[in-house]
Amino acid sequence: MKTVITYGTFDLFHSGHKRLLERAKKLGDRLIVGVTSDFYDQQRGKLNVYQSCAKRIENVKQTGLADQIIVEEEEGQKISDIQQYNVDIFAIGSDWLGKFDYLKEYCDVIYLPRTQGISSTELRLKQNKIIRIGIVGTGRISSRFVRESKYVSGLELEAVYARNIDKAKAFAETNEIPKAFSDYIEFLENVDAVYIAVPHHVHYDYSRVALNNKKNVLCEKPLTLNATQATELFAIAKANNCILMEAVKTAYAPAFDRLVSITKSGIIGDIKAIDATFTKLITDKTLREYDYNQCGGAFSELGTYPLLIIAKLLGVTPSHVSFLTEIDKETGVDVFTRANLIYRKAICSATVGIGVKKEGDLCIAGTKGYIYVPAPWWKTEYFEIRFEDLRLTRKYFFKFDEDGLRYELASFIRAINGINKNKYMLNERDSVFFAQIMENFKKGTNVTNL
Ligand code: C2G
Repeated sequence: MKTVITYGTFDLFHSGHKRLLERAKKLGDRLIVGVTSDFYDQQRGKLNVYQSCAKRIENVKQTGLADQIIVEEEEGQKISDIQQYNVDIFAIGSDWLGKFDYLKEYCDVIYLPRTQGISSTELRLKQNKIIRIGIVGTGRISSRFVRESKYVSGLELEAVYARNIDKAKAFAETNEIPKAFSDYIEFLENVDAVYIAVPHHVHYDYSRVALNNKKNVLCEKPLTLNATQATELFAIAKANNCILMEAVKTAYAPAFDRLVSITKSGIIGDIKAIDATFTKLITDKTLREYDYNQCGGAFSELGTYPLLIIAKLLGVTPSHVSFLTEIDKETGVDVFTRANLIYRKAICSATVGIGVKKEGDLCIAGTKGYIYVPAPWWKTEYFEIRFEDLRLTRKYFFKFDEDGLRYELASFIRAINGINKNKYMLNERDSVFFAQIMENFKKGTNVTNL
């Protein structure tokens, strides 16, 4: 008698889930299915689960494939389940390849190929709750996006686009994405929404064409490098009833949201200064970040993050903006830049570097106290509110899972499904502001070279 166990959320139950259970069942004589509890999904950072645990258990029950259904409540439970139920085989989809090898000490571990592509009839039946995502670009960030996407319910990665079809096919194969294209229009016909992760200077073109074809767009930052183009893209999105979001991951992270709310509540009094730094030392000058023609440079690469916290707390109408910068002679891109933004009663600095390393922290100074977020503040997990009297210091701890791309992706999916449609953390006003500041810098307005 061979016992097989598998686990999953089984939200918006579809053919991929059913096929997984069928194949798992065939591996032995008896199948146990562990359905994740809502609490455990929260703990492991799985976002956007639509259905309750009871409903998800019902989904599994209705297949008639499970001999026993259990609830997975916590990290580490798999080992005790395997021992308690005398499990011979642990089976799971190949999107988890390697992740559960540690269970090999206790039973056989089998990764079953994921079902690629969910049928369109099925999608219609579910009122389009499952969004088909297409990825534009096959670079480093696209791979991270794939890894994070499995932590967001309600989407399927459907297609990938690259100018070079071989690259697209290789990426699709490695990441178990059903379709690969080098024809952008054909690619768009196969998806509901796109994630654009190509070099900065082509963000505008890819976003515009996608929106004109009525596809929702999540575009890597900076969305565009001038304000006119950003405004235009939002107008096209509106005209086509589509969501357009700039992928500034920090903006969608739970801790950042709290940081902004707490600061706005007035706990540190009036804000007088914001100093935010983000440096990422890059020594390989053959990379995109050093390519002048692809709009490389520290400010276009990293400037959005410090500008984000400034915009969220003080708005988008500074009275004066100036820059200090050092340009790399060899490549012509900026390697160290500080933007100074002056507001009516506050001064801010946004410091970035790809050729200089500095503590990547954030300090928000107020008339009653200050908030300190240690590096890396853009992946906010922890911050302190400090006062003159040190005994009053308050410490806040949060969770920021891995790359954090899952938060922006979850917000994007919610926005597409009409939940919090107009409330997403980063709005048109912010994105146009970022683009305007980038434009000023590129044009040399109030720029002093070091
Ligand atoms: N699955 C699949 N094909 C799809 C989608 C999902 O084969 N197109 C598989 C997954 O690989 C997984 C199972 O169906 O084995 C359940 O998937 P989810 O509900 O997304 O659950 P998951 O987040 O993968 O949880 O402890 C929980 C486990 O780690 C897995």
